[in-house]
Amino acid sequence: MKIPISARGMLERTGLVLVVLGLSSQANPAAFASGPEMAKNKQAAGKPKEPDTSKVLPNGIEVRHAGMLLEVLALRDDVLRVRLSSSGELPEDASWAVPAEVRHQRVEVTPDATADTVGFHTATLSVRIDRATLRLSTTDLEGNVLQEDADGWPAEFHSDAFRVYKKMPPDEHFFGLGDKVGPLDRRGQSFRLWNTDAFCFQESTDPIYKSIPFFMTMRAGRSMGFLLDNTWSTSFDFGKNERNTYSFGAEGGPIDYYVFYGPDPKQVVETYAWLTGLPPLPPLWSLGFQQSRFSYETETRVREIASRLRADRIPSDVLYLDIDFQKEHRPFTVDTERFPHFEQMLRDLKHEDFHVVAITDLHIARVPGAGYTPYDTGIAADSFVKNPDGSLYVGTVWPGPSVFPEFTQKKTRDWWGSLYKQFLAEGLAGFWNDMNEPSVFLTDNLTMPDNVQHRIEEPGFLSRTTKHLEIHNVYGMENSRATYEGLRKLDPDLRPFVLTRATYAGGQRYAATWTGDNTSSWDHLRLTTPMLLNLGLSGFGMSGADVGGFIGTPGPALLTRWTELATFQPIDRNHTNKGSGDKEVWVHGPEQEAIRRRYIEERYRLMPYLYTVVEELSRTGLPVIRPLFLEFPHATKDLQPMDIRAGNEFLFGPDLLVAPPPFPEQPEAYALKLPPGVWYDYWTGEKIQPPATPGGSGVTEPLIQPKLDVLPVYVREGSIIPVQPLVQSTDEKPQGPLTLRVYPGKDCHGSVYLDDGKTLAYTRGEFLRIDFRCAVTASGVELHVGERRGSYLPWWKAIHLELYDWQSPAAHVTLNHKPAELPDSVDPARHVLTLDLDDDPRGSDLEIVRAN
Ligand code: MIG
Repeated sequence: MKIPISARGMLERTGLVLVVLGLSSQANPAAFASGPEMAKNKQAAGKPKEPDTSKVLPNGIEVRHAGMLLEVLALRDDVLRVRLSSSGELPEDASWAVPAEVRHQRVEVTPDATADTVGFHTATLSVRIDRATLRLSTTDLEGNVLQEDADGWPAEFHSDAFRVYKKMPPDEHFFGLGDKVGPLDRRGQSFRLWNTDAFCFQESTDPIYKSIPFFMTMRAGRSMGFLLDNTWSTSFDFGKNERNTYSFGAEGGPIDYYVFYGPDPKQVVETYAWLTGLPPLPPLWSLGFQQSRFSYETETRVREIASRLRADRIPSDVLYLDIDFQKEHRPFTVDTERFPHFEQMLRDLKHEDFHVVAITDLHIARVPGAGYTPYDTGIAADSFVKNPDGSLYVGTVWPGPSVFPEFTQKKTRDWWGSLYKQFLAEGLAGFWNDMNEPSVFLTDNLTMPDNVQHRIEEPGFLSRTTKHLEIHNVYGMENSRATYEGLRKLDPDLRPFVLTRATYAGGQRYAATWTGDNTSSWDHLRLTTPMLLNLGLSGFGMSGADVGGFIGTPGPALLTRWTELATFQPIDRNHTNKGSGDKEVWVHGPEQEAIRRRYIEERYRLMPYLYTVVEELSRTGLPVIRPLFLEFPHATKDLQPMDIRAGNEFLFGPDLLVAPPPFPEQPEAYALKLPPGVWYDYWTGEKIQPPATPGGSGVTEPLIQPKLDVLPVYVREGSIIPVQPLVQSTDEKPQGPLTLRVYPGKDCHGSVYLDDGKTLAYTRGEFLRIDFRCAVTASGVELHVGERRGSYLPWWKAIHLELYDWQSPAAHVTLNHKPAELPDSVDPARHVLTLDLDDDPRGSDLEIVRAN
């Protein structure tokens, strides 16, 4: 190929040699340029060239052009898979993220062709491929452009690397990519995905621990999802490099991406879960308050922490054992000098309703002949990763020289899973997979060398050996998978709890996650919200950030604020680094402790609501905490996602809006942005009317003066929130009625889900689900308590109703259409009517009528 002088100059300047997709030097001499640059050049390239061949398939299309192959298949009417190859051949169809049975779903499509394009449409989407350039565009059936390759050639190739460019309209916003730091909206940012032990990461650090190559767009109220299923180091640029273009690429591996349509953003999130899997229903105890530190170093200290939590009446469920409980930092051992009665300790803690999670890092101490079973059995089964010359790869981590399991093999994962047998039998409740980027000390790149060999032996994959570069980003996920699947096998009826630090798309099937080594700073407290929101959109609805910050020691106000916020996050774990000051909720004296206790108590009261939301997550993929646009995609007049102007607000489940100050340390008042409609103050019950004539933004904006002991929370009109009496742990049976807080308004409904919280019996019908509905009538409110579904019996015998916005001194009540004398009372100051009724498995109809 001849490279024109001008283009050559440019290439020399950039230091890149680009082979542009579909280049034919005769037809397109000026096409040597990067993405958008091509736009201008292409016009000069002459009239469109016919694709060499295009083949209409029942479920898509295949186009060959100038040595390239583009295949676009419809998995569903709203889900496309796009594969593009510069070699004219598609690579192996295998994936760690998208299971084969999903990849091979198909729907029939209707072919379309014009003078300039070939393509097809489904019942939802229309796909067009430019004959001359292979540019791909997708519209809905009304012609709204949903995504479109940039002008010119749609992709660049440079030896093994590629980059795909898309047009970026000025009002398009981007979310996802897991817990990458920075603002919620990814627009204007660029990111690299390469799992990295990012100790002390800050707001500008990239990459960090996880690689989740999924993002979703929001534009004019319409949402679209993208998954680049490529495990190599990938990168995403949302208009940072080119203001009107976004792009994604990888350093190797296939161009293989999925494009899926909402238009509702919830649909996109659910479809992502359809593609990559749902998180399992976690044990109920994992939703309780969790206490950890690096490390509680002795049995005595662990017992002290447990006793203090109970003595101070801090509701709590989980204690963690970090690496110092192990003998010489060797995974799957116990230091019996510091933990002389390990099993007894676990039994005693269980008796106190504590569940203990132990760390089990993946690095295995290389100690031949020492009687260390994980090493000996791993060597016997040839389970460890090797160097190119066939020798064992040895890297230094906590135990010293260590070897690393080949998690890319089913048989090795099975072996790893079996290592949990004794710990499980001894009574450990959950397991923590840290350091699985993998993190390796004393190296420049913080991980294994690029050319370490991985031997893939895996159902659905060709058995082959590849270098670390291809496996790095899935290594942590496969580690957590080995743990999860191993635990399932060891106790088939028990729900495992696995916490992983590194992961990839689809990792939510195996483990919950946390955001790694954050800092005890106000900035980091602020960052937890966008990080956890984007993680939630990216499949990981079960996630948390170390409460109080890992690195450093928080002052009283910071730890209090952090504890308040974490009440409304999916995982609520207080954790800290070795060498940092103590961070347990009592460390700053009784006054601060009392505030913190109040919030943790509220989390336990809300447990029926939280568990119901988590059960929904396990069925749909909808996260526990949600950006506002997910529930209110059309909240603003200009259809910009509400969140970009709403500070750090978020939703806890569908109904509660949490509104911390945009800067958590700020003393100044801030404007609360409420989506359209009526809201209620969660703490006071006060009703907040929308302004008669909404301002330009169309949202309500009362001012809030920050107070250390108040985290503002609001309830959406039409919510019915199930609440329980206070308990000190999720193992404790609540005493008293189930409370239903009813906030009348539009589309009033709610539900409660319950089961044993521990086993898979719920999959065999042993669950309880009750749906509620309410309606505002001319004379009061009607409430319908649905019939019980499932065979699990509730802990309550009665229902206590709290009806908000009750504007009358008394009420007449009918139960199942007959006048009823139910104990009721009205709080005229708060406008709350309370009412008690017996629980009836067949359900109940209540009519509550205003009286004087
Ligand atoms: O090299 O296990 O992010 O939560 O306490 C540090 C010790 C290893 C990093 C984890 C942190 C954990 C710590 N680990």
